[in-house]
This record gives sequence, structure tokens and C-alpha cells, in this order.
Amino acid sequence: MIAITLLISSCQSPTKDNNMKNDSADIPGRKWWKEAVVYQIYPRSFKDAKGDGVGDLKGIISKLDYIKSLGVSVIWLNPIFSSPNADNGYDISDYRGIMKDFGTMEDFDAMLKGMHERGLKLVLDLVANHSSDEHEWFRQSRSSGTNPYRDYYHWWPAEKGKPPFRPGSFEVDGSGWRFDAATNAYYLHYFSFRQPDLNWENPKLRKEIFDMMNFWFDKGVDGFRMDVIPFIAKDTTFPVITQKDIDEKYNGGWDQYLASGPHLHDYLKEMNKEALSKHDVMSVAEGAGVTAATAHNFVDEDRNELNMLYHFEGVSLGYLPGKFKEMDPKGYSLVEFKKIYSKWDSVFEEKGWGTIYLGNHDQPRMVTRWGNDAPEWRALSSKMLTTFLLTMRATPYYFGGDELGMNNIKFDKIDDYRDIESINMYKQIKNKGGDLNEFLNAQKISARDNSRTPFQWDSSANAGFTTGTPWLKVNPNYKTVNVAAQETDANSCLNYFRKMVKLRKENLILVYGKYALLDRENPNVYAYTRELNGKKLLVILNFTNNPASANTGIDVSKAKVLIDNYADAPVNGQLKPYEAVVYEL
Ligand code: TEU
Repeated sequence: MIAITLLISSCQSPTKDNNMKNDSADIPGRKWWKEAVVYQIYPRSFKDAKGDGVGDLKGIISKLDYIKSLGVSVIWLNPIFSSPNADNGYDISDYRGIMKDFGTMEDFDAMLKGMHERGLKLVLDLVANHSSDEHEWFRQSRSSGTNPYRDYYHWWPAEKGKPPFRPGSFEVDGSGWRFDAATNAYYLHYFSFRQPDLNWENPKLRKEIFDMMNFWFDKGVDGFRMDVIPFIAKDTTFPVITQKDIDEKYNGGWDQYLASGPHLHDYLKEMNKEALSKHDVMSVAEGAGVTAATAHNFVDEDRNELNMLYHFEGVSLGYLPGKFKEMDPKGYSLVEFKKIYSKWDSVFEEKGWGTIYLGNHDQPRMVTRWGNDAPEWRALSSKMLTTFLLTMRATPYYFGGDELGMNNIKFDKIDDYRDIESINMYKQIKNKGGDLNEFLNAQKISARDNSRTPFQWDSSANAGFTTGTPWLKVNPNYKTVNVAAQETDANSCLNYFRKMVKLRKENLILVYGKYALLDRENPNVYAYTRELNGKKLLVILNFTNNPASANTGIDVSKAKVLIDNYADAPVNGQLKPYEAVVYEL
């Protein structure tokens, strides 16, 4: 009888009695945020209800049923707080106010209520490494050397001479210090001079942040994504760091130096104690500078710090060294890609928890960067990438618009850009007499504005995003790539995404199952298994626009196809271009 049962269970699709959901008792450490699919919304570009060309909260409210229809369970909203928008909201002037462009606190309350009524959780963006230079704290701090808020920021008195170099990654001169005549001192800013770094060594500042977090938690917010949180700790003696130090001690990356200040984990433990632990909420670190060696310090449960983090190792693959975000013309190596994502799976195999993403508001559209956005391959490769994201052992962070297969707009002119990073890097390269055409061509693939173009709702003017003039140009392919066109197409990217979310939700093996990479050196196909409580799935992804096959050592002749981005399954293991298949073995 056991043999027969085993045979039946290995060939049939998961019926009620052997669906993973019923095996949840065998899964230790279950958490809602591990089983979530997080859908990221860039509020500036999602839906404009006011008609001023900028997305707003009322626009999001009008689309909550659409978001619910995706099957996702958590929404991550990029910053919605008061801001002069030097960096599109990542420069906050009032942590408890709603950005005027986006609406009012009443709008926020209505939006949160609407989300919760639909079973959607909301994660906001905690930008606490720096504030806006228009924040009252900074206004006070810069007014005098004895102001009570002086030590909310990092100041270097000019009498000590120029401060040792620190990077200011959005600055034309690349410097992270700005001279401020009012008090004859320099202040630190790791990003733009409009974003002065907060001094976390100051317990008063830390309390301000924790109180603010509890303010939003008390309103019902379900968590925070934490902007460059590893950067908050600084060695405030500001020692001289040479390029040799960076190259030899920090893997050649300033971000790793910036992410390794003293007391960092004391602050995160304090944040957990004073805020996170008081609510049933999730926390995810934007892990700039975090490596596989340091990741556990942030997310192991027994550390009582954060729940999860996202790394940059994957999304940094394929760029030319010494150039600014310029892709190698040969593209990226899938063998390297598989190595990185397999490594990060193993990092969290025993403890902690990972995330998986291929796109967000800082990255280009995933189908352009990792798939193939040529018209004949855009939808197929987008579905293949979606299959990867939703079958890995990590919480997927899925960027709004990728479910449509939205791709890069690829601006020709710097005047079309709105992002401080592209605009200031253009100026920096121009000042150095660099090759501006080379820079602009590279930006067509890697610039952040590529993912920030307005959401494509339908084929009406401005893709139905706004009745005004959009703050950033709409991708001209909105006429055909949009929600309305895909809603009624059973084979659309949109409906494929819905199927994949449903498959993941109904098969916890895709959340918790052991991951094993197969055919490691295959340069075209990514194949892996997921295994849990005696069940096994095989995922095979063709990352090329040619037929390909994988040597998995697994006979799928009797396996059940759970999903395929083509109408018919592979024959004799021959994968069609960009084919994605999930088998139940
Ligand atoms: O990003 C931090 C960060 O690492 C990015 O600056 C990234 O290196 C860059 O975008 C790659 O081109 C966070 C936010 O996600 C980003 O939008 C903000 O601009 C930045 O911090 C400053 O708050």
C-alpha cells in the first residue's frame, strides 16, 4: 500500500489531501513574511488621481482591487513622507507628514484601511541614514555650533582642515562632505548634499527614529524596508581611508567600508527592542555593502535585529569595472548568476531568511537587464524571470510593472532624465572630459529612471497613468504593453504572474523547500530542485533565445507539469527559447 501511495503521490498533481498546505505542521519557523510575495509600488509613477502628472495615494486607492487581484500579500511603498524630492522622496523633511504631491494623512489612512480590508499588508520605507537638508532638525543643527540639534548630524569644524575623503555618491565632485559657512564647518552626506547623514551615535536621534517608527506602527503599518541601514553607523573620528584600504580590506567597494561602522548592531538591537519587537511587523534591510560573511549579523532570529535583507551581489553582475554602471557588451554570465543566487540560498539555509529580486526603483526593468526586451522575446523572457523569482527559497520582492513585462524606456537625451544620480553623474563625466555618448548608451540599460516610468494601465493617453503631463515620460510601447490589453489574454505576462503567485501560495515547498542547483556549468539553462517532506519539484529555465537543454539527471517523463510559459511542455528535454517549466516529480 505504501509503495502504491508513493507512486500515486509522485505522479499526480497536488490534490487536496497531499497539497503542501496541509503539511504545514512539518514546517518549523513559519512566518507570514517568509510566505509573502512583496509587491513594490513606486508611488510617484503608479497612478495619478489628481491629474498633476505625479502619482498619488488616491491613485493607489483606486487600484487596490487590481493589486489584490495579483494575489500578492504585502505592498512595499517607496517613501511617501514630506520631501522636497531632491532624490524622489529619499530626502525626508517630515517623517510624520505625507508628501504634498502624494496627498494627505487622511488619504494615507483611507489607503491603509483599503489595503487591510483586502488582506494586504503595508511596508513603508524607513530612510533613517539621512534626512533632507530641509528637515527642521538640520535647519536647527546648521544654525549654530551649540544648537541642541547640532549633534543630530555629523559636523567637521573647518579649523581641523579639510575632512578625510568620504564618498557622496550623487555629487558631481563625488565628495561626501559639504562646507557650510554659517558655522564654518563641513557636514557629511553619503548621497546628495541635500541628504545630510544623521548621527546615530546620538541617543536622542535614535529615540526620534524609534518613536517615529512606533507612530506608524500604531497607525497599523506592517513593517519597514530600511534604506541603506548598514550605513547608519560611522566611526566618528573619521580616520583617513586610502584607496589601498578600500581595495585590500573592503573588496574594492566603498559600500563595504560604509557598511561596517562600529555600534551598527547595537543600534539595530535597540531598534528591535524599542520598536520592532512591540508589533507583529516585518523588517527588511536594504543591504548595501552587506556580504555573505556579514549577512547573518542582521537577520538571524537569535540576533533580535531584523527579519531579512536584500544584497546587491546579484544585481551588480555584468557591469564593466571602472565604468559607471556600464554593462559588459558580452552581457552577464548565467553560470555566475547561478553561483551568486545559489550561494545566497546557502547563506540562509540554516538560519536567517533571504529575499530575491531582480528589479526595483534603483534597478533597470528586469526584462531588459536579465531577459530580452526585443518584441519577440519580451513576454516569454519576462515570464521566465517571474518563474525564477517565485520558485526560489526567499521572500520575492516583485517590482510593480514587471508583471506586465514593462521594459526600459532607454532615453536618448540627458534632458529626459529626472534622477539625481543620472543627472549628476552626467555632469561629473562632462567635467572630467569623459565620453558622454558612452555614458548615455550605458544609461539606456542601467539608469534608475528606466524602472520609474509611469505604470502602463491602458492604451489611452499617458497609458491611463495621468490626465496631466507625466513627471517622467511614458514608455511609448504603452499602446500594447498595458494592464487592459493583458487582463483578457490568458497567456499574458499579467496572468502568468497571477498563476505563479497562486502556485507559490498553494505549494509551501516553493517557500521552504530545500534548494539544489543542477547542471551547474550549463551556460544557458538554470535548473534546480525544491524538496520538502518527501515532495520534489524541478524548475528549469532557459535564459537564452535559442533551444537548449539541461543535464539534470532527472527523468521527467512521468512528472506533472505544474506550469510552463509555453502551451506545450518540452519534448525529450528540449527547451524552447526562454522556456520556463516547473515539474512535480
Ligand atoms: O539606495 C542606496 C543605494 O545603494 C543606491 O544608491 C544604489 O547604489 C544606486 O541606486 C545604484 O545606482 C537607497 C534608495 O533605494 C535609493 O533610491 C536612494 O537614492 C538612496 O538609498 C539614498 O537614499
